[in-house]
Amino acid sequence: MSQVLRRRDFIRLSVVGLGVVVVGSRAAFGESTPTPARDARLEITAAPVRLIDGTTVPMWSFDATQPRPVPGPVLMAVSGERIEIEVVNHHDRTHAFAIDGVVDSGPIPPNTARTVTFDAPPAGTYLYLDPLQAPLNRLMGLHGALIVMPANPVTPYDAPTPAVSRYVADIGGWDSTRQWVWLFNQIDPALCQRVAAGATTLDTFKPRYFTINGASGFEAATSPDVAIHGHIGEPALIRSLNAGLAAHAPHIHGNHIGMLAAHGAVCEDVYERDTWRLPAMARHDVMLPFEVPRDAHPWPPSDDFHFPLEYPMHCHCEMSQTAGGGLYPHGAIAHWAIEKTIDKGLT
Ligand SMILES: [Cu+2]
Repeated sequence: MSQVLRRRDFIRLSVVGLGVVVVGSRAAFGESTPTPARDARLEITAAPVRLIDGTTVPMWSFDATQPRPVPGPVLMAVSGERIEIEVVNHHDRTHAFAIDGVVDSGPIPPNTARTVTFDAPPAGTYLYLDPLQAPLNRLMGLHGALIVMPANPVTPYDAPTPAVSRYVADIGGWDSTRQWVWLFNQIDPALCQRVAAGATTLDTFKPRYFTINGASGFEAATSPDVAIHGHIGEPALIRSLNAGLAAHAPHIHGNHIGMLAAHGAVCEDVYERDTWRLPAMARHDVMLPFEVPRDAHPWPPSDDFHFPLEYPMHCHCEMSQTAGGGLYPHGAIAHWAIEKTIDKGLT
């Protein structure tokens, strides 16, 4: 399977009434087109997934036509919008489609299809998955992100708390075209082999690959759907999710993020932090403010900064550092950059 960089998860969108209009992203990062959820079609198949070191692992996919078959496509909707997703099961096992607390297709036998119909839940970040044989079918790759936008995206939410509204105002407002999905997962090749061969129990879980949007290590850090960029004063929303079984702790350099929603609930208080816990099945929205880094040199801020100002994100969990014999395998890492602010000026 091709390892070409995938661009579809870099989302540029504007919301007009209840219609979502997807517009082109920055030329330097190419085009991205999240899939409208309202009439999406997901086709479940077995899919060999090629990992960063050339290992190929048998996994299952909601859309194996993507450059990376796992995770499934990013689906997008506007809150309250009527959604009809057709789920076609081409695989030789029974599967299902569910979003916790929102919809559950029930079993979809091999070589059958089912259309799930529901109203988009409140604006926020959701994980869709195959809930059968939990957590096996999800760990085999049957998971993806659903983004629900508010009709009026001043903040990412229909009903922001006063703290979230104040935080977004304090950082200069949010351009709703600036949002990235970071969907974390862990892959245990031995488990994938066992389940593909018919195992129906977890037994052991020893992940060796730690992925963001299906990519790990250098591929993740350089992938346009993972790497965040922009200018001072252009905050970026990171919709972080964990479809795996092990906890992550994304840790970001350069700016502190503001956590806006945790486990789907809009936060009553917004804390600035450099690390956030992302346990299995978590879905946390954090805002990267794109403020002048407080340790930037020379000070005071000026156009003399050596742009771009580039920073890493890496995981602070031991598991993704010490797997594979402690040789620091290709892990869950990312990259973000503050570009030179030509038209706005720093001073
Ligand atoms: Cu660090």
